[in-house]
Amino acid sequence: MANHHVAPGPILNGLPSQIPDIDPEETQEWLDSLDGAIEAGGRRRARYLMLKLLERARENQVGIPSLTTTDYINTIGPEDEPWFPGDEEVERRYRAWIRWNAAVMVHRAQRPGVGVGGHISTYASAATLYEVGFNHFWRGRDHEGGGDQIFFQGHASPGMYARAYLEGRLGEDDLNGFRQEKSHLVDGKIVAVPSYPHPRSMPDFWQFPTVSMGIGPMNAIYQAQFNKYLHNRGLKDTSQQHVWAFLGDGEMDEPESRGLLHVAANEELDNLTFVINCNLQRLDGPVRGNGKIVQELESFFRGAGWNVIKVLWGRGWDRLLAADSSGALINLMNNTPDGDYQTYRANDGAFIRDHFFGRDPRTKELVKDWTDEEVWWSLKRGGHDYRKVFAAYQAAMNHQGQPTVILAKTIKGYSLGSSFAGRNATHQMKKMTLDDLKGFRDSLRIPISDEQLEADPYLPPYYHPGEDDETLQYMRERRQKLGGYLPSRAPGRAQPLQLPGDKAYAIGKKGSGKQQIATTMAFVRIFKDLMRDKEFGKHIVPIIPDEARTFGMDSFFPTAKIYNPHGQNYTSVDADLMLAYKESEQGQIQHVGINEAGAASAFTAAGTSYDTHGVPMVPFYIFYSMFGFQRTGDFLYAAADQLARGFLIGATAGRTTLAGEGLQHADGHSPLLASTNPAMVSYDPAYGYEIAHIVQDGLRRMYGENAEDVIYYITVYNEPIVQPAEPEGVDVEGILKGMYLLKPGSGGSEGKSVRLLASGVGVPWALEAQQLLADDWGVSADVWSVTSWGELRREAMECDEEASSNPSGERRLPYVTQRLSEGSGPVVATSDYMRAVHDQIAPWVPEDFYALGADGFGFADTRPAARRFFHIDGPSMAVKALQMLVDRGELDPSVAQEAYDKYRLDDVTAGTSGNAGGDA
Ligand SMILES: Cc1ncc(C[n+]2csc(CCOP(=O)(O)OP(=O)(O)O)c2C)c(N)n1
Ligand SMILES: [Mg+2]
Repeated sequence: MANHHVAPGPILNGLPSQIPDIDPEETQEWLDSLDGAIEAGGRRRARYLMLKLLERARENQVGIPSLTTTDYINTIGPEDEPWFPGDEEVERRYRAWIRWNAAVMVHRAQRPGVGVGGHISTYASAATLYEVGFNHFWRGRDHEGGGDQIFFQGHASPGMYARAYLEGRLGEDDLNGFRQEKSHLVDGKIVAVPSYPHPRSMPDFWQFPTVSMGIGPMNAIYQAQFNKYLHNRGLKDTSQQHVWAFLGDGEMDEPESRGLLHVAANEELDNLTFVINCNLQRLDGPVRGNGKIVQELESFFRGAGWNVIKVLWGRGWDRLLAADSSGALINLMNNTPDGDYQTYRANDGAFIRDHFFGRDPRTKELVKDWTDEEVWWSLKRGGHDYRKVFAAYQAAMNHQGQPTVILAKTIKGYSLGSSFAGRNATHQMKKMTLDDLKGFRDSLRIPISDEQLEADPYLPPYYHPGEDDETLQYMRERRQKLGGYLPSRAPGRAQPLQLPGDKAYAIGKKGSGKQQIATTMAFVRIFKDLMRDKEFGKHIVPIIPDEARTFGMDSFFPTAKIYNPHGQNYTSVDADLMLAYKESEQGQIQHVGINEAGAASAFTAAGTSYDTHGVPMVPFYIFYSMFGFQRTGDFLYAAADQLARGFLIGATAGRTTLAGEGLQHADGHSPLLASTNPAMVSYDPAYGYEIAHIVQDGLRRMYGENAEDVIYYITVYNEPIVQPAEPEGVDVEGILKGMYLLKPGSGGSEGKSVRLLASGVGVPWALEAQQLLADDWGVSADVWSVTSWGELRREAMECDEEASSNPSGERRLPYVTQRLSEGSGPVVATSDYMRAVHDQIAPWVPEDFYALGADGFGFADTRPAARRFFHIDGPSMAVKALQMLVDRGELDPSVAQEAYDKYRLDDVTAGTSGNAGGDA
């Protein structure tokens, strides 16, 4: 093997010093003694002395930057390992059963005719990491401290199912239905489990969807942060609750996985432990063949302010290290790259002797009396050594003031046989050969005979020792002592919230008088009153990533205050102003900084508090609409999987309302992106009173009796308009279902009629078009405010689905079809979004339909110019309506051209639709 060189770890920031030397003589003495130590004891000894000195300096609070990497050995030496409180032999026995059943479950799912397979090798490498947690650390929901929250690595799920099987929570039928969520029927009923941790698919089992890599780490950080937030706000004692996140070393390459480490450090989340399964491999091959992922992660996490614990070597190595007086073994460990480590464990004891120990005569000597078998079996990786893992977990639990990361070195496909362990292809292998099965059975000592395995190699039996088995009793007792089974989700225990009455929404319904205010401000006014509600208000979690001033929410700073676990230890520059920037330990606002991904994670943690804590919390995450779904769509998808509830407010929405900002700010499609998320109920209201009804109904649906697992997305604008008072007898049902007749046409002198549909900031343009059509062309136009294109479509699709699945049954007319049957004439739609948003309703419009839209990139200009450019403004709408009447033969063909010329539609400077001003 080539002679590899791995650079020694850097010292954080170097050690620059501009301090003058006040005693050069003394300095020289120190330097001389170091030189002397090198000469007498060698570099190795000198290094040891230097590290000791650094250690002592740190003990005495001398401000020396810490080393970011340490030797490639266990952080906790054998002399510091705690007493192990369990029965290791008994725990090993059922761990083997779980390992067997997990692999068999995946293998069976690969049987002919099904062929859905699954991941075998990941759990095989992580079984010990999980079992130590299950048996000794993780508190269940019934624990008096409230229970821990565990983010299981997504594709390690077979192990959790296999454990639940022995616990009696899942049956053989469930395991046989792995990955056949719709088709695996037993006695006509679906009995199945999903491939990964999906709370939405298995709502009383899984809590945290982790499978889209990088989201788990961020969500775990904000889960821990939220636990402290709840505690500091006095809403729940969470001091005993710990968050554990299990991650892959490959997963750590996702920028999201590393992107919020500073948040965990700054907030001193000592209630959080990451366990990174460093099996040195990802899907295709090694994570860092030429380097060392453990060392890289160590320096990265330490640099970010985390406590780092490495668990690299099993107990068998301890006596070798103790005998390594020359330091040659540690040197070898330090200098061997991951690619080689992987190759060693894919071979045998003789190979390891030759290629690892054989590289230095001193290390070769260390194992000269060992058989190859001993070299193979005694020298395990730390992550497979129960006691080493136990010691690490205990140290993590005891550590205060910092989050902890445990870097556990393991082997991918451990004990699955030579065609799996450490092979590059192991991740993708879904089934075992008969020989693999036999070897695996032998190494796990599973009492299943050759005949049983040979009977049907596609369907090897699961192993269950029988309900009375003592080992099984031990296993179950461990969980009882720790407060119940995990994972487990129990959303039912949260009481519905006492919701504010109609009065709380009065401000939205009374309009803005003569004042012009944007819908963002209309929303903020309603929101402020909700926050003031005595009982309900404290359940609100406002989440804002650094745009509060843009949204006019700075008025919340001094009253609701910004959450900061450290309070405010400085005098705010604006302390003497009414709207001072106020941070507080009990603050209500989650002001996460310019950090949309973190905000989405904070939203998820707060929006699932009804389950994770039995305390319903109502997040209102107010984002710059372009940087919501577009930026963090996958997080919001995970939030939906996690059955989060709450409000997303897309502020400064629309492609033309954000005058002057341009291409990357101008959102012309977020309702469409929202529509791709099945949990999202998306509204684009035009006026404050619409918002009031939508928010009120959203609270009822998400937090009232029989709460639904949906998320509300509401778009609001920053263009000042007069907010009308709620019309007498307004059609509330229509507002909530997605459309209502805002202003009927006046009849028109020509007897011709059209319908104008608009949403959000587009409604005033429809009203403008209505006026033009009546005044200039004698055409009557009904104006409908479409509060939700998406909800209209969703309901119509449900009607279609009913009709398709019951062809002879009675037909339910979609709401949009029904409402548009009320009038007559062609239908033109507009809004500040691309056409596809309005086109969502096209199949169910019973008349000619045309959607105008702001397609293409946004740009910076005045609102009227932008609207004219996209041809979505009032005059464009009027001309389109006339054209459609022409096409139907109801008007003279010249009319359309005449109107086009009259309004100078080809001239962007002639646009009239829209106000100047606004907040952004
Ligand atoms: C964002 C994302 N990209 C890709 C995948 C597909 N995927 C599933 S497992 C895997 C490899 C994981 O390697 P690692 O994190 O090291 O986990 P291990 O199985 O080795 O423990 C990949 C790429 C995914 N789940 N999520
Ligand atoms: Mg890996």
